[in-house]
Amino acid sequence: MDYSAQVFLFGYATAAYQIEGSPSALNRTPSIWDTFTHPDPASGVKHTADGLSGDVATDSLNRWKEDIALLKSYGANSYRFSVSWTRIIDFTGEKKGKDAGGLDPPNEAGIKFYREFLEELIRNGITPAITLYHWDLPQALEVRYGGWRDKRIVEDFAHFAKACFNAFGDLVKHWITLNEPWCVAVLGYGYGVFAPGRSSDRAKSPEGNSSTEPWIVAHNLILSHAYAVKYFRENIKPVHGGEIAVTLDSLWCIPYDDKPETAQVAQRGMDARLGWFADPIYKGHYPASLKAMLGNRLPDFSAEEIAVVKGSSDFFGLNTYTSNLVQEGGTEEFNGKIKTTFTRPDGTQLGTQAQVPWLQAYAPGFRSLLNYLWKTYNKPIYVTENGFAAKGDVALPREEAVHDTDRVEYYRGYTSAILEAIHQDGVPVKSYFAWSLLDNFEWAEGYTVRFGVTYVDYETQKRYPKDSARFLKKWYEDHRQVPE
Ligand code: PNW
Repeated sequence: MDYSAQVFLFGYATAAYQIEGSPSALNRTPSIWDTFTHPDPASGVKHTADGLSGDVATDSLNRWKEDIALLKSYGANSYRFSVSWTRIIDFTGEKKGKDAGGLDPPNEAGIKFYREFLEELIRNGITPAITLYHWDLPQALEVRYGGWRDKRIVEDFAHFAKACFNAFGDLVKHWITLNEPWCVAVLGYGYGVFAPGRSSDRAKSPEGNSSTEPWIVAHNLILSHAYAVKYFRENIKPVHGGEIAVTLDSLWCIPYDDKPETAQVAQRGMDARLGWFADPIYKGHYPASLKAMLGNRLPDFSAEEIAVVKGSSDFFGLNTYTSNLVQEGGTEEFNGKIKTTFTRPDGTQLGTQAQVPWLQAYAPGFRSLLNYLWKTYNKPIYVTENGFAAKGDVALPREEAVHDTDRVEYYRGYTSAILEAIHQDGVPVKSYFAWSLLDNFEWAEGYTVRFGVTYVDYETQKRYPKDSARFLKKWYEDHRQVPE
């Protein structure tokens, strides 16, 4: 198989903590999500909607062969998944096992597991795309120095990334450093609804500072990404080839009305939601609107750092789900102080409402976003996540939930938009990974929201394909020649 061939990647995405379960198998130690989902019972605090955690999830650490067979049956030629940091690096002996460089040693059992997993994927003709960090920071590093809040994280992340590149570089040609740093910084340190649950809101969190920590954390995330890429380009790429980028999440900001000021508000929204990360990485500086809003709360890069950050992604990794109508009048800095709504001036809704409040289906916004990214950042785009949680389906019996009409309609719109962007607009889109292969642990929503194209019966762990899986399989069969 020629791994470097530029075929359009079609497949599904997942993340380790959302599917693996078996939290202590293979020497794994806790991540901040284990801690967050197991608050002291005496406190009465619950951080997930159903009080549940990823302890079991979809049991994919045990059922991985079945998951791969499912991918194959869905016609996927690629799979985007993440590795669990604490299965790759051994944190069992705090300081004890550290090597001369003061870093924790590799966890051979975990590395062996992921290699077998990769080999099985490749045997089945499925090209792996690895995400290094999908939100499961080692709790040991949170305790040691405050995790992402401290610059020491840059060295530890690079150390973890090196371990993955060296262990899997012969098999993996598509690398993603971080998944959605906006969510990490804002949901984890601004609103405190994701691990590690820090916020200025004392009703939510005993510690935290939402006006400073998210910007510091984001800065350290960007640096961590960049130094991992530097190592990859100097040491791995010359030997094994492959490409690497960060994956950013973005919604598309649509001006609420046609006043010229409102177009500027929309741009400010894009700057905060996306440019915060994309501008340093692709252009070499933070957006001016962000600097104007935050003053010296926005950290600076040194000349040496920015030289490493600028140009540190080979492609544009994009997770996108929705669009918002935006206008002046918001207060939240993380969104660029824009006011957002799904209701048009005439009272109609932008699209079909999902189970989660932040998501409505609006495919034309996806096409606009793809065009904006190509024009603004000028890199081939890998769509690394896109999907829908149909409203109310969590309450349905399995026989009904598998006929997921709203999800099929969502995918019909979004897959058409991708083809329009490619063929009519000339945007180089290189992949489409739907979120998600399976219903799974949906972070703060626990198991109350289902994003899968496969229904998971959590009692039996049996998997049942939904209509959306059949829809996407056929879409790719019909168009597989086209995107290439
Ligand atoms: C993504 N928002 O998260 C994640 O990468 C997945 O792990 C997750 O399961 C999926 O989307 C579905 O939620 C997001 O509030 C979470 O805009 C929240 C938002 C966006 C993406």
